Amino acid sequence: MKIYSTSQIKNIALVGGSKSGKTLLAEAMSFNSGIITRRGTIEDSNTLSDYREIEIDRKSSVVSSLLYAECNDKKINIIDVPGFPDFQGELISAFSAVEAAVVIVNAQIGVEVGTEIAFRNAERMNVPLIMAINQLDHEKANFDEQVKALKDNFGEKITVIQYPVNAGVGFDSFVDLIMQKMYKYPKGGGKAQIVDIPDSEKDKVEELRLKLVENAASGADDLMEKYFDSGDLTIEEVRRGLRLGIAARTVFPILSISAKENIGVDRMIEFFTNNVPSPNEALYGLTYKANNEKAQYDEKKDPVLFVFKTANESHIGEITYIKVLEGEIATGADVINSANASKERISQICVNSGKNRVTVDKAVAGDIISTIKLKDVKLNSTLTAVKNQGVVVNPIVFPEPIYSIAIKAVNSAEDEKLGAALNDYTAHDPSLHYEIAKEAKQTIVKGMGELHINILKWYLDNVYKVQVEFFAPKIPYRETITKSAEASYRHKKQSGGAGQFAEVYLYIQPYTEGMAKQTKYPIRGTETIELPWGGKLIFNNCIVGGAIDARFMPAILKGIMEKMEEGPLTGSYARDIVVNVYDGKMHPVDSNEMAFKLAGRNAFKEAFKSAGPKILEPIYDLTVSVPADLMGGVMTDLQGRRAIVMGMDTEGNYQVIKAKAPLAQMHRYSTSLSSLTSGRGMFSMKYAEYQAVPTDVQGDLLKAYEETTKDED
Ligand SMILES: Nc1nc2c(ncn2[C@@H]2O[C@H](COP(=O)(O)OP(=O)(O)OP(=O)(O)O)[C@@H](O)[C@H]2O)c(=O)[nH]1
Ligand SMILES: [Mg+2]
Repeated sequence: MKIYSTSQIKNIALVGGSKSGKTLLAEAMSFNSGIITRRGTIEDSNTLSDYREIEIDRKSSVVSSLLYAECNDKKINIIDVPGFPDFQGELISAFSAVEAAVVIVNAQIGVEVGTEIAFRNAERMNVPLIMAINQLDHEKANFDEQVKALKDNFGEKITVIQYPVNAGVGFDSFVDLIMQKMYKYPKGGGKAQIVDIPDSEKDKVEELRLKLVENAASGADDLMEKYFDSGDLTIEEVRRGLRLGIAARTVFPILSISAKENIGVDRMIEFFTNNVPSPNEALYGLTYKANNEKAQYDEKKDPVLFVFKTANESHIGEITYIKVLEGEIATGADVINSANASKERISQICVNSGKNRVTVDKAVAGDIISTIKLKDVKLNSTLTAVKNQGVVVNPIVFPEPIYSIAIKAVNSAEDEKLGAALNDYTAHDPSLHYEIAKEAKQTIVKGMGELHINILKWYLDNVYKVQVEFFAPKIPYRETITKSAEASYRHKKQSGGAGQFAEVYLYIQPYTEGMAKQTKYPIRGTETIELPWGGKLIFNNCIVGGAIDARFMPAILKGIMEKMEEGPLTGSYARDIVVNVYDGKMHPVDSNEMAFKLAGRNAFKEAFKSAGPKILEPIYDLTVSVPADLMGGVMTDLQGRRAIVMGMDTEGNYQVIKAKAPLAQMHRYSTSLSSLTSGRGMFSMKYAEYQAVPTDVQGDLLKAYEETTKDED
């Protein structure tokens, strides 16, 4: 296969709503380039992209695939991204590696969640956008309506470049406003016959052309000036403006295609070769940590490679996907991994067509390739020549998972196997995390939604062969007191030989930041314990006249700490309490540390119970974005979750709600929000603070705890 130079390389990601036709389009692009001689179909599960077992099972993409097309002596690297919102991580990794996102819009549906997610992330990551309205052959295709929806949602940068002349069943022609021609396709699609635009289309062409000229003018200052002076641009000027406008994100052109009928795909590929910026022409892209400047894609520099994705595949093992940022890389070259200074050998350079891979001798700056058999290279690693060791590319930042659930092996003998599987699986999916919640003694997996977790389950069932169950995660409640109280406890045991004796008097108070130190008992010694689970315990020695020896104080504290670790109300951690030990009694023979520990512990428990004890729950700061017209339902749902709305903002067509909500009410929120907003709502949440639970909730929790302890008896 030919080795292309940097300016001959165009990198695109196919993104957009699930089932919009990205995989079928990638298939048609590969076919039109002669890479395959027969197009696979989704129904027959034989496409280049959707080759993994899970994709064959689901008839839908789950993992991004790398493919390519060739045209006009250019190579287009294509990343076919899965469209379900739960796979946003795949989209973000693809966006980091390409110079343009091609948003596939389903002509029947128009703007959907996947379209919005693609648009939002492209805005955030400064990725140029090209839109393609697909499925124009479908009986329900409605081009004009979808263009209007795109403009309503994403603004006037949306620019029609091609429009279908006969959308719907039998679709075979569109007008191309740049070429000023009509493209007419034979039955079975493929290569267009380029003909003059029929007179009947002239009015529409003129109207759309004016809009195109106006938008293309925004691509360069001189074009803008000319446009203001003369009210028009030449075809050449429109082309230049469009090219610059795409790179600068001032124009989002719309193309017309049918991936299924292979209509418009040949022209689309040509359009990409002319209008997608090559890596060295792009205005945005991956940057270096040292100066935050963009990679230069200079073929003459020493090599710098960036790992934007890794995968583990059956029959192959670990695959590393690389974008070459500088220089060129040849088979057999040694590179240094900046993350750990270890040496790696690039033993193979692969050009991928989805499931098929061919090896090449080298790749130059700007290209996207894959390799295998690296020793210890992870996502976001920078690999460089020995000479420029230490160069680091700014890492891709993935969204925080929003859906948490506890997971357990059905057979506890497989706990370790599950741990290893999770470790392996999450290494390749940056938006899926897992952690061991020590306090709850649960393993928690966190992903982008229920589907994401179902995909994990599929892998656990089918690949790792470990059966699992899912549970709601336990809420890390806390306990504290709201008023001061006193209590004493006498521990006395006389059985046979040596007895045990200790008596302890405590005065306990709620701790608040900055409170007065002195209490009604003069303090003789104080100890502040920063509790590992948050909050404080202040332990004051207020003993006068040697009622308890100083040597017994640590034992008393130990007893109290035992109860702090297993709070008197529900067994949760206690926090923010001042304990004053102000009196007690000892026995010259029978007193010992064990006795004082028990006395301290029980006195504390008694005092705690009469000090207005309260259960605290974690409260999260919640940010919810919803389409303005769906606010009502989302607000009502939030109120049902005991959320308190702190403020509201408008962001385009979206309302952003800021609220505080108890974690206990947020389990499966992503699923509810998704069903309330047909998947268009988004949210993030972050731990804020602990707050006392309402009285009725406290009652329920106490009852539930009593039940569990009863079971244990
Ligand atoms: N009529 C018609 N159907 C199409 C067209 N493109 C795709 N489809 C059908 O739409 C369905 C989804 O196609 P895919 O290519 O898997 O869509 P996708 O965007 O890759 O979907 P995800 O990977 O799930 O995001 C399949 O049944 C395709 O046959 C088209 O141009 N016309
Ligand atoms: Mg797909």
